[in-house]
Amino acid sequence: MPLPKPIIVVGHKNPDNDAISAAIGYAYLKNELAKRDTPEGEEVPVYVPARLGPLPPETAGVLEKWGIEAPMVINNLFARVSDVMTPDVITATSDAKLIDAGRIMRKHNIQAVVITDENGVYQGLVSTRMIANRYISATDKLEDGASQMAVASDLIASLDETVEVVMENQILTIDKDDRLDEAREDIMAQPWREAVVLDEDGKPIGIVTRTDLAQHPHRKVILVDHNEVRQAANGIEDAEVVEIIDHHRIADVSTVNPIRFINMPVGSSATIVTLEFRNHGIAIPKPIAAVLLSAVMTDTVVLKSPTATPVDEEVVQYLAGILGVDPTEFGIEVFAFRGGDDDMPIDKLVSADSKEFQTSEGTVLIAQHETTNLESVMMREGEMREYMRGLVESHGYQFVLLMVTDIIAEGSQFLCEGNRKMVNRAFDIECTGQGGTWMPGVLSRKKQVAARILEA
Ligand SMILES: [Mn+2]
Repeated sequence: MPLPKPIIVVGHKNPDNDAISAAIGYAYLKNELAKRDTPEGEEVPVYVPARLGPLPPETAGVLEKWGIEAPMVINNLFARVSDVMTPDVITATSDAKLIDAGRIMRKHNIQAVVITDENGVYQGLVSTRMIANRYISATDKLEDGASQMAVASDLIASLDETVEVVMENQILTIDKDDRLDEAREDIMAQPWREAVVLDEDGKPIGIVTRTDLAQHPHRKVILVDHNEVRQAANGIEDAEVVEIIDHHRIADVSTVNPIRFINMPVGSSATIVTLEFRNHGIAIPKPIAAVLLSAVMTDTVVLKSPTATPVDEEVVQYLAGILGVDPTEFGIEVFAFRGGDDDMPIDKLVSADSKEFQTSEGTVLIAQHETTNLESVMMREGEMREYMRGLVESHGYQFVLLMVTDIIAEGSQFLCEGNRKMVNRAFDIECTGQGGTWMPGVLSRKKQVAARILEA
């Protein structure tokens, strides 16, 4: 049987600090709970934080400062070859005799043995069927008029031949991380029942047979900071969502079974994760408290965003208490990891924090760049607009709206490319192709911008 797989805890695509930090915090909590609550003798489940993209600079800064490993990057949640392969491969070297191969298969009760060279590098495969074919071919000689004795001695001679005589070297070889659905098609398309799983050095680490393909495993996943298919890892429909922790609108991720789904209208997913630590009576170590506090601070723009609630304020006090820091100073330090706006690459500046939304008129992209110096960002307006027009063109967006949010002045400058009419209608403004429009008090993409565009 394949090994049990860890349960992946992951945030949305194009991750922000909250998506990654909430995954780290929640995976830590779940592992602590698993250790505490799993009955003796039962296997303790393992939760692994993951991310769907690069670390935002503030996340990289906080993780480095507190010595926390960055979550692994995953590309999708499709079932993999490793989910069904038999990991312990029985091998023989290419100088083995047919009779040895036969004995090995009898001893281990298997239908195929993988052949390697003396360094353990894959050469081919010998199956019971290939050996049987060799023997049957000997009996063909009867029809050509050979005596039974001659056939019998050919059969006996065959036992001494090396496996190379019958070995097949055209068998499909695959990687353990290959998508299972793709490997399935390839295995069914070849004349042999087996595929051999090789590592980077060309050494066999597993075998997959057509029988193994009858299984349809699903990767278990906990979603944090999203519950929308569009924002989730590719292959989400092939995975089993076992929990959701989120503070966004309820969208379209669906499950077969009832699950724990915690959704609260608070400023960050990290806020909910912190509440869960307290609900379960699990202590928050300082590095985890730092990660969570950083996420509350970035998602609520140091508690200034209208999405910040009294619950967030209380959680911030609690986490700052664990760390013994002033929360506002801590928050500003986190923002400082983002660095200057002048030399930031244009793709980062515009789309590091961008989200797609599906409207009745098509897909739109709403990006946000938070700054303490609006002027220095607006110096780059021409460059930003050109990049936004490229996004409209290449992705077929209705529009790309960039909110340049000044966290000190507490408002956002709107820049829009594409179908500006939709934006102008939603906000009753007149965004043109130049200068942008100052929106005082608008700090929250979710609450003040996306919601209005989706309603319009
Ligand atoms: Mn969030």
